[in-house]
Amino acid sequence: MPTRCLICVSILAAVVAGSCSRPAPPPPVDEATLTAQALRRFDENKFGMFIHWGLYAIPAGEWKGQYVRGIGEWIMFHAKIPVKEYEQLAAQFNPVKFNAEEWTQLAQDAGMRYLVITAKHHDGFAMYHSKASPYNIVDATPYGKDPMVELAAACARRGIGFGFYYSQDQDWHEPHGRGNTWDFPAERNPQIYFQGKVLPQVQELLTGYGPLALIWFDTPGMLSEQQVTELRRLVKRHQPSCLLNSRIGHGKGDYLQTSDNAIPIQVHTKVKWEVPATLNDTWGYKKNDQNWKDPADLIAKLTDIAAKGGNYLLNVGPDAEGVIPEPSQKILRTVGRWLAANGEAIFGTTASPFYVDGISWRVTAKPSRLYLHLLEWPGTKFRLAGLETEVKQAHFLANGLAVPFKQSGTAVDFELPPKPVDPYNTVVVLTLADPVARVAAGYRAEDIPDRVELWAWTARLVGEEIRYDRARRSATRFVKVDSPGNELRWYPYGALGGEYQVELTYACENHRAGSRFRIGVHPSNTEMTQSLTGQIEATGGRFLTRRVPGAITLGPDDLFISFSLPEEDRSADVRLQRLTLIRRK
Ligand code: FHN
Repeated sequence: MPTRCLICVSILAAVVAGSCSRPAPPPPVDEATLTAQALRRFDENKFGMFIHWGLYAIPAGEWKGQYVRGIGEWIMFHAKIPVKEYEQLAAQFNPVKFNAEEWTQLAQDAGMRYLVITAKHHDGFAMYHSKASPYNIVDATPYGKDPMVELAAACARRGIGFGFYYSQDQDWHEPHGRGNTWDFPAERNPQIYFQGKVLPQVQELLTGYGPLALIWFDTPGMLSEQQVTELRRLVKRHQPSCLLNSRIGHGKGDYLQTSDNAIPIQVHTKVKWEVPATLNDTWGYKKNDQNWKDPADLIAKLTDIAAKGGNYLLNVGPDAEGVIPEPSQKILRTVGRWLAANGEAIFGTTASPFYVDGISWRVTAKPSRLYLHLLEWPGTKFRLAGLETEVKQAHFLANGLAVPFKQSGTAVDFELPPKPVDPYNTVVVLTLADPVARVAAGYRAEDIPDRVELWAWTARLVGEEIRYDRARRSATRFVKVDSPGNELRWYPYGALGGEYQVELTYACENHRAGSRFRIGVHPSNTEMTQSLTGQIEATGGRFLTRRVPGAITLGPDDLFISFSLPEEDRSADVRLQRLTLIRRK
């Protein structure tokens, strides 16, 4: 047979066998692999924009001329507004200034890499075009358009991951949803609500807006394990790469959602996690809430979270016209400018190989690199203790200039200029001789020391009056006006175990002394199983450290440790800098 024919025959044979021009299709990728890939992307993204937007932006914290305490999106609940009255807000909702390009531009300017918006919050109103309920932005408002279509498209164009928040159990608009006892005192049938609203609406979200990075469920409440399993299956059947946060309930999430504004006290790498956080004290727009966080604080918190292995989901609450408040925009753009120069030390990094010590510096890592974040300028010298790996070179990330250093044993001593390179956080890049930093025993992330400092800066602040004073590194205004009182909470997420004595570092003007304080141990949001109490002594306004009588025992299941002044309201001048836990056993 001539050669040409031989080639023809073999090509024909190959085509018949399906092995020539068309390569065999890749094996189908299973759900677990897709979820793992999505989690890796999520982990690398580190910083996201949360958006709480709904009808509650109209009353903006005031009902019938009265100020309503609490977070803005809870106004219906706190003021016990009847459904029939609250529903009328829809007829006024006309956010003509909503502009998806502007919102996503802001997210990008801030350095945020994913965005999560309320599709339906606890008030039950769908902020997208739902066929399952006429109580939605297209059918019930003069606006008559679906903002989520534009937002999803703008995110896709800019490469920002897009996700929906959905309140899957709490729904004050529905007789069988949870929470509204003022309109619906009768016993509810959660299955009617779940089948009739939740499943169809979640399916709409999964099928109408392109690929979703995640669905962010909230307050799982009374949903049964079977219902949650069904919900998870629904999501993964339509979009196997779509991540689920742990607030779906019953341990069925893909990653851990920490409590609101709650940063774990130490490096936490057993699971992937995310901190949802407010820019002021509310999620939904509230016109009187001007307690904006300082950009310096946000940059430090983003760094702290990245160093501990988590993600930061930072909230904005647009107003009823669709405008993100000016202060939020300004603050976020400041954070973005820092990230534009220093993002390499945040995005795609892994957690610190060192345990977290104090509040003035943190470390993030990449292969053959450590990033030393100097959150407070140490002066002209800084010692990094406990590093066994050889440091080849060190330079400032923002300007590339070399940083002189000497390494002896496991200590690296840096020589620094008198002033920071960046006023918020100066990053020093260490190039290592090993791909993974070797850290000496006693300094490793898992080697939690016997003295652990819980600084006010790292606490979650609960209450409307309490404030963190950055200049004095302390929390103040522990006024008790209403329940819940003003308090600080620290979340160990399993980092602490054993019996601890407690020291308090605080300052109090002499004439303000005498208030009783309480340190509590809480296995859940509604329980306190141990407490230590004592009296605030006069310190002449200086910070002093005092040992608290007694001890607390902490176990892996304890959710948080609190500090409050539960009985008095004359203690507004007490400044708490930190608690120190000293391990006894
Ligand atoms: O009740 C909600 C609240 O309104 C807000 O949506 C936050 C965000 O994490 N989640 C719930 C409380 O944890």
